[in-house]
Amino acid sequence: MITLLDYGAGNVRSVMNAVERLGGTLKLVTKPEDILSAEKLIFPGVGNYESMIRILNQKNYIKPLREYLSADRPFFGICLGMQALFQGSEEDFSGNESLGFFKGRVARFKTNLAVPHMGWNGINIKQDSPLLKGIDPGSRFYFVHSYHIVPEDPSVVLTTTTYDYEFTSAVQKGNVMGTQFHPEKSGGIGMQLLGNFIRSEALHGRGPVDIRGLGLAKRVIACLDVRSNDDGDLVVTKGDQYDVRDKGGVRNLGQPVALAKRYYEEGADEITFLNITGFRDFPLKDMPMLKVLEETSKNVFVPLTIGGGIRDYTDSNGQIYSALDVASRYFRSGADKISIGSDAVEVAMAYLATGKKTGTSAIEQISRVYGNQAVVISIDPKRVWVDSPEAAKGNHVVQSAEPGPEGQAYCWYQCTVQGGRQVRDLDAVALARACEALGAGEILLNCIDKDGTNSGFDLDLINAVRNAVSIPVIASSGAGCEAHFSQVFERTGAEAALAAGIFHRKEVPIQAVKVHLAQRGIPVRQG
Ligand code: 1PR
Repeated sequence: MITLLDYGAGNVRSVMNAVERLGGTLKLVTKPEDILSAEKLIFPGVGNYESMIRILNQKNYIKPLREYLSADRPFFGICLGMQALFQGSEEDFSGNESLGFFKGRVARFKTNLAVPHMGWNGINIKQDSPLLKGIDPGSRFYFVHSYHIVPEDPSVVLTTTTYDYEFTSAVQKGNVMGTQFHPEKSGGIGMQLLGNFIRSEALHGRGPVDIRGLGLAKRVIACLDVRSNDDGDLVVTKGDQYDVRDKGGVRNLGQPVALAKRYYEEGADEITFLNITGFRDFPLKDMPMLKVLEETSKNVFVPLTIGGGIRDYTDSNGQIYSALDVASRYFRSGADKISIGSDAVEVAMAYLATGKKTGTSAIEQISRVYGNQAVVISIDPKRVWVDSPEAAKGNHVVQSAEPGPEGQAYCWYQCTVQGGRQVRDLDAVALARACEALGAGEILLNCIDKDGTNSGFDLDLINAVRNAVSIPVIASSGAGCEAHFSQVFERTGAEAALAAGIFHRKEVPIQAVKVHLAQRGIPVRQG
């Protein structure tokens, strides 16, 4: 029997699905007494530290948790759930009491690398623990965080991880343990570790060791553009430069849940669903995407992103739903990150026009509750060709390797909304910067000119955006072969590369991409 502490934020569904898959029976904490009656307690925390600690205090969970921990009863904190074990965080200005089981604090990454630290990274093992039984030191786990713990007592360090510098990525003292990485999102190896906690009778560590692990891998992401076809069935489709129709009908490349499962099994590091007609539907009215997430998260144990239609909405009865309401439903259905497209353009334009943050935009609201790392901005730019940089003053102009249709040597990248149907007077680089300032944690960088062309990623665009922000960038649009992936990682600073068409049409298997990247010396997760 596993008791799960769900304080209301983030994606607990994945942890529940993982525990059930491992044969555990689940009970949810609904009142303070449930904590003390637990046999084994798992605390998965995602999002913002201050908001988590405030909720734990409001629900009167702090006292029973302290009692449970000081009695050395089995406890496993994940991400924020582990950070809560410390005395406080640089992310918390409220002065609310934390658990203080471990001495030390939580600090923000101080690095020139992208923050959040996002993706599959290795572990250096510092204690011989039953929690790590069967874990190959060459394994990688999924991390997504901007803050890390700084324990005062080195003997509680279970693992460290290197991201620019070495930080503590897991702790253990007796039966109390926690990981900064997400085992429930780390595929088979994560399930092994979670299974060790669930099944082991004796969890105490057996003394210090020093085993070195691997570094951060580049991510390969499979993207599923989803919409209803003309018969009303939800299908995965794929366009050429965003036109998804073939002889009038919507192209059908498969069923979303089945395809996501296939990509998980083939080794995708993440899966992204984009509800491409989300701008005209209200996602909470008819909920096919919620169902897709619920079903997918039962079988897929890597991060899931969902985009399409995330914005404030007023229904025909005048009922108002905030973008945060929509996002919350997605998180509770199994999403780890949400992606905002059209609304981000409108929000960024308003922000750039006034220079003021309203605090009420979708980006700000969602990142405040769920953390920056949960908010991805999907950018859909189109090239605008010009003869000289002066012809596009105020925009980020690049000299293009391939000339434009009338021999133009330069272009800039204009933002679009509603899947490229409308353009806005905003440059993609300015959009990315503004969204980062508003609280976004990652950029999904498409390019309409390249989408579906199989001609390779737009390296000029990717470099322009990557150099302008300090959050991770996912390169998207145009992948046609394995070499395009090594090109994008060797010639730009992108942290991840995404493809759709070549995977759907089985032209290039995900494993072939990974093998190619490994041969070129680019770190990738195997498995
Ligand atoms: O604007 O917040 O409702 O979100 C809508 C989302 O749907 C946006 O993220 C937008 O990018 C996406 N979208 C809208 N229309 C289309 C379309 O194709 N007609 N798809 C669309 C975007 C682009 C990529 C694609 C890559 C890789 N898909 O994600 O998967 O270009 O393709 P490739 O490897 O085959 O070249 P909102």
